[in-house]
Amino acid sequence: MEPGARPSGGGGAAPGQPREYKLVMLGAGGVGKSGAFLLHSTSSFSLLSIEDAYKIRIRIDDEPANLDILDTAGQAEFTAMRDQYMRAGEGFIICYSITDCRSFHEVRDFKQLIYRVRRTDETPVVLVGNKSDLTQLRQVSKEEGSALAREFGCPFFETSAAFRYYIDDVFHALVREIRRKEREAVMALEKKSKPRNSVWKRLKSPFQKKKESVT
Ligand SMILES: Nc1nc2c(ncn2[C@@H]2O[C@H](COP(=O)(O)OP(=O)(O)OP(=O)(O)O)[C@@H](O)[C@H]2O)c(=O)[nH]1
Ligand SMILES: [Mg+2]
Repeated sequence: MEPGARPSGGGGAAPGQPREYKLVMLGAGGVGKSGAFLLHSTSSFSLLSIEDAYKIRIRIDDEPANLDILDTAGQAEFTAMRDQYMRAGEGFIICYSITDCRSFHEVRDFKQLIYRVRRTDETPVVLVGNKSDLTQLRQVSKEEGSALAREFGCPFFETSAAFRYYIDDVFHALVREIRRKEREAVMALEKKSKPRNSVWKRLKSPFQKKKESVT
């Protein structure tokens, strides 16, 4: 079995298969969400199928990962279907275009949408300002982007889907965020169960002593 492969279906993976990560692309219309995948076949990614969903096999920090990416279309409206994939998604890419300040303002709507459905601030998110190659048409500064990412507490990249700048880094960062938050959740669970163990030990100890003195 490859390192990182799961013995049984973690993250929806078949036994022995790499963990599958369900990722969702969000962002206003025309910012370049779909464009991010057009050149995948020439990159380190291997593209398995193209619809509005993409399957990509990748290695991140020496662990294999199958990315199952849902490329959504434009608006931050609340629909039953959107509700479903917002729940099922494990990580979210919120994308705006650096040439379109309206798309930057809509980022907050998408962030709120994620919160409204999932009721937690712990959802892994990466903020992306796309079309960085169109410097002459820039309407959103890099500082504005990174300030918003700081506010969200998430990684931030300026990308160019056209030139494939930093596209791979976005997916790497998102999977790392998911892995980090999973590790934190496991540690929090372990911490919670520790005090109970020690109470149980304290309760047991008088009996233990008696037993020891009898024998
Ligand atoms: N110059 C440049 N053009 C880009 C880039 N990314 C996308 N485009 C162009 O922007 C237009 C919209 O890109 P799409 O990928 O269709 O945008 P989208 O976010 O998927 O749009 P919807 O599916 O309508 O929500 C297309 O004409 C792309 O060729 C980029 O990084 N640089
Ligand atoms: Mg699209």
